[in-house]
Amino acid sequence: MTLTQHSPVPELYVSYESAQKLKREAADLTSWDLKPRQLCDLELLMNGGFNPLKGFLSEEDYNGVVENMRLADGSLWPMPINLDVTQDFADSVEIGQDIALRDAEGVILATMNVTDKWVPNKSNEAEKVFGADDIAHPAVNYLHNVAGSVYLGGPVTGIQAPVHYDFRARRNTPNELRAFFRKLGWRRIVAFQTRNPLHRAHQELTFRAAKEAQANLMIHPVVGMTKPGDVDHFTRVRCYEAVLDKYPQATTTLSLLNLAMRMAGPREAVWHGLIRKNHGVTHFIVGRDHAGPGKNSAGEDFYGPYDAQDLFRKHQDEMGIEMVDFKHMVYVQERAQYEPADEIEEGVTVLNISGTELRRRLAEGLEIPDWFSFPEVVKELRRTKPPRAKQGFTVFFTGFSGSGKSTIANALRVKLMEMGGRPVTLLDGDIVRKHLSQELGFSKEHRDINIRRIGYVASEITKNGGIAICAPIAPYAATRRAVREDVEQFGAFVEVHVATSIEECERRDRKGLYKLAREGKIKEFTGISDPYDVPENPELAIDTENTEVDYCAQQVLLKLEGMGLIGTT
Ligand code: PPS
Repeated sequence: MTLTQHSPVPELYVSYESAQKLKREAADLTSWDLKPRQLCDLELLMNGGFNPLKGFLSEEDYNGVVENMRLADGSLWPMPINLDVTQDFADSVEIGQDIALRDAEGVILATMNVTDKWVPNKSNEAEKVFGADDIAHPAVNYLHNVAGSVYLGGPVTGIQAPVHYDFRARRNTPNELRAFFRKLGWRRIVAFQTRNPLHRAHQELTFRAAKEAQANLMIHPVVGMTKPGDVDHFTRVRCYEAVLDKYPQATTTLSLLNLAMRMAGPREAVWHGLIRKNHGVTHFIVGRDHAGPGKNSAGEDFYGPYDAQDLFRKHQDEMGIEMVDFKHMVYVQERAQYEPADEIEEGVTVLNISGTELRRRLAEGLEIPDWFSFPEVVKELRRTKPPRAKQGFTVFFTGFSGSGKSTIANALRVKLMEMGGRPVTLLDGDIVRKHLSQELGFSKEHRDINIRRIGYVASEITKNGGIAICAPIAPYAATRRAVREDVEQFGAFVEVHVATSIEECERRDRKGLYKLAREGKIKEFTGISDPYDVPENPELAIDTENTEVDYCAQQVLLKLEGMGLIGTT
């Protein structure tokens, strides 16, 4: 069925009465606790944002989507939407069985009839969907290190929408937006997708795009999940609200989209277009490097700068939504206004502040000029991101047992306390195992749980403006990376590899553990009978052989100073 602007988009919810009954019955079903990304996906499945999907993809649909961006029935759909689960959970579910899907608080939001269960070829998915099997890509990292190993597919029956307590008035389902546009008589609507705060250049380009398309404008930012390290959505929405006042009244609206982005560039642009089409939008702004994930592990861009525009253009007729080219706007000093970069004659002074430069100025508390952004936006950003020397951060030591981690960490703790200003917490390996992880052993699974606990506590400390010093062995690179991502949402993560060789640690054998490990009396001993992934890009590597503890701690302090984390502002 073709979707016109005036017909409602199909939702997966049942009626209120049926939902109450289904909810009671579903209490007895095997249930899956949705991960944050799955929760975002489910919301858009249920409210029609992912129309024509009727549930999590079946294996046949998945193969079609991965290989050629099409569902088994031929419909265009570029992104795999899967219910990834653990092997154990998959083993507990039979084909044909209904399962309950619950949110983090245990509320049943939907049921799913499991029609398919399979082990995906994740490397193939990474290559085809994201362009490379490279974990520098956030979605590829998610695929390999966060997603479960088995996919379940099947139709979903919606019971209730996930509850949001923030910015409720700004959240709209596709059908709410369709009704809103109808009510206001908006027939041509251009949507602007964003995961960043808006500055003057964005305001200018969106305003021009709307004028060019002779359309009303909807700022449609993603507030579900964006790229790790982005400005949090609470701050961004306060910024968007401030910018909304800068448009002519009654031409522009703001609505929040609870999407979990994948940063898949060209495929993501097409996906964004289909989602906006479902929301009743007729035009969509696609920019240079739309939904780009940053650099790959060789330091190059994953996608060409115009790949997203090309793929969108190729499919726009079929999608029924028109692309509006993003104009790269720059500030012309002589005329004190923004103009499209390609329309500027030679000889005028063009000013620009890149994203990196903006972050630097915020981090160092430097001036952000009025021509670049609106004072209200800068004020919000400064409230959330105080200069680095006032933010919390985490120093994460890693290395073999007996490498000197704890001793250096303790010296650093004392030095930072001497400097004052921020509370300092030491999460030493032994201390954590005594107070937080008494029940854990040294299997890979237990070590990972232990490190994730440390990461969680460190991220909370960092969020609240403190300094967390961690000193576990943390032998697995993927787990260290996960902790880095947890912490970097809130402040800097400084990985310090205490690079004392295993021979030296064994020679010192402070606790007599190496001897026992050699005799086989301690199993799974790191460096002797258990692996250690040497950090590839730590912020600092310290060699402790023939080096005094005091000097090692000094090296860390100098690093922190160099990163702007300590010092005056
Ligand atoms: S991990 O891998 O990060 O969870 O380890 P961690 O919590 O840092 O604990 C390491 C300390 O436990 C002692 N210990 C062992 N280490 C490695 N392997 C095995 N099998 C083992 N069994 C006990 C050891 O004293 C470590 O302390 P540190 O402070 O690193 O010397």
